Amino acid sequence: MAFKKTFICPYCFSQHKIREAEFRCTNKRCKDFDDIEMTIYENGDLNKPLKGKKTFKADSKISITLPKYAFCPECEKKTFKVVCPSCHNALPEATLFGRDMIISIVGSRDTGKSHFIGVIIKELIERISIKFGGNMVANDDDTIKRYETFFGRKLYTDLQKLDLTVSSERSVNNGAYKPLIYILNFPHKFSLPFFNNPGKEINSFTFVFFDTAGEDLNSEDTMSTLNKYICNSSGIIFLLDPMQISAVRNQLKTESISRSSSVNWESTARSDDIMARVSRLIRNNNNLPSKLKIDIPVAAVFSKFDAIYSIIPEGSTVLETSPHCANKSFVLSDWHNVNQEVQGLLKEWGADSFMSQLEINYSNYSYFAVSSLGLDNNPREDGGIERPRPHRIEDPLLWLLMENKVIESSK
Ligand SMILES: Nc1nc2c(ncn2[C@@H]2O[C@H](COP(=O)(O)OP(=O)(O)O)[C@@H](O)[C@H]2O)c(=O)[nH]1
Ligand SMILES: [Mg+2]
Ligand SMILES: [Zn+2]
Ligand SMILES: [Zn+2]
Repeated sequence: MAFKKTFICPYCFSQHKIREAEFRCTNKRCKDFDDIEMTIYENGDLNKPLKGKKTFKADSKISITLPKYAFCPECEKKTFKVVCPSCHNALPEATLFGRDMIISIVGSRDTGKSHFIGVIIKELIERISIKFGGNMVANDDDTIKRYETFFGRKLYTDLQKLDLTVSSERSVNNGAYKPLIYILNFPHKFSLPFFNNPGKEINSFTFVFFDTAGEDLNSEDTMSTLNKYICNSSGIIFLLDPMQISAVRNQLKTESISRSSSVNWESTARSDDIMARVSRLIRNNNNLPSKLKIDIPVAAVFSKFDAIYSIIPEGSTVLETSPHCANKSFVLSDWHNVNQEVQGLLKEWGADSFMSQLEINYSNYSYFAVSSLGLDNNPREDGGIERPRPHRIEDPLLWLLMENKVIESSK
C-alpha cells in the first residue's frame, strides 16, 4: 500500500499532512506546560488553561514520513505518542496508517439520529463486523465510557428511549460534543493471487460517529467542528422522519405519532432545508461550483420505519429482513427493490422538494428505510422500550462501505 500523505483527526476533523503530526512527551517527571490547543478543544477557560506534557514536531529532516518515535526537547526521553497538531488529542495508529472513514449522520431535530447511532454501534460491534469476518473496537476508554453514558445504558440496561441531544455548543461539561471513535478491522476485499494468503490481509479504518444535535444544523455559523466533520466524510447518512410528512401523519393514528416524536414537527427545520444547508456547506468548503455535483455518497434514510409499517403495501421488500450480513456482501437485487420502494413512497407522500434537492446536488445517492428500535417497539407513554431489535439498520451503512470499496457486492 502506498504511504498515506494526509490524515483527518478523528477528534477535531481537521486535515493535516502526516509529517505535521506532533509528538507528546510521556515522561511523568517532565515539566507540565499550558496546553492551549487542548483547552480550546475541551471548551475550557483560556485564563486557566489545561496542563499537559510538552508537544513538539519531530525533527524529520531525514524522512518525509513520520518517524516512529521522537525525543522530548525538554527531558530528552523517547516518546511514541503522536498527537494532532490542532487539538493535541492522541492519534490512533489506524489514523496514521489506515483509512479514514467518517460516516456523518445528519438530519433535522427528532429524526432519530441518536437512536440510530446508539443502536448501530452496538450492532456493528456485536453482529455486523463479525458477520463480515472482521471486528470493531472502541479506540479509547473515553469512547467506551461516553457510549455507555449517552446511549448504551439507557437503551440496553434501563430500556428507555434516549433524551433529545443537547446542542454541541452548550453541552460543554458532559462530553457529548466529542466524537465516538472506533477502529474497524475488515479483511481485505481483494486477496492477491500471487501471495498465498487469501483473506488474511486486514484493513484498519478509523470509524468516527459524531452525534449532532438537530438544532446545530439550523444555523450555518455554529458549524465549525460539525462543518469539518461533514465536509471530510466518506459517506453521509441523511435521516428523514416519516412522521414529519403530513401525508403520513394523516394516515396514521395520532397516538402512535406522539410517542415516536417528541417535538412539535412544525417548529423543526424541514429536511429539504437541512439538505440544502449541508450541500451549500460542502460546496463552499470544497470550492465546488454549483454546476458540479457533490461526489460524497448519500444514503437518504427513513428512520422509525416501525411506526409506518402498517401503511406499507404487503409484499414490499422493505418489510423483509436485511439479507446483506447473511450473504457477507451487499446484495444488489435487494438494494434495488428497497431503493425503488422508498422512492415510490416519497413520491406518493409529496416529498418532491427533498428528492430534487438530492438529485440536484449529489451524483451518488440511494434511499433506505430503517428502524432502530424495531417493529412493535414504539416507545411507551413513560418512554419505556423493549431491547432494540433493529430492522435493516445496517443497509445504509453497508451500502456506503460498498461504495467506499470496503465490502463486495453480490447479485
Ligand atoms: N418508533 C420509533 N421511534 C423512534 C425510533 N428512533 C427514534 N424514535 C423516536 O424519535 C424521537 C427522536 O429520536 P432521537 O434519536 O432523539 O432524534 P435526534 O434528535 O435526531 O437525535 C425519540 O423520542 C424516539 O421516541 C425508532 O426506531 N422507532
Ligand atoms: Mg439526538
Ligand atoms: Zn519531556
Ligand atoms: Zn485534532
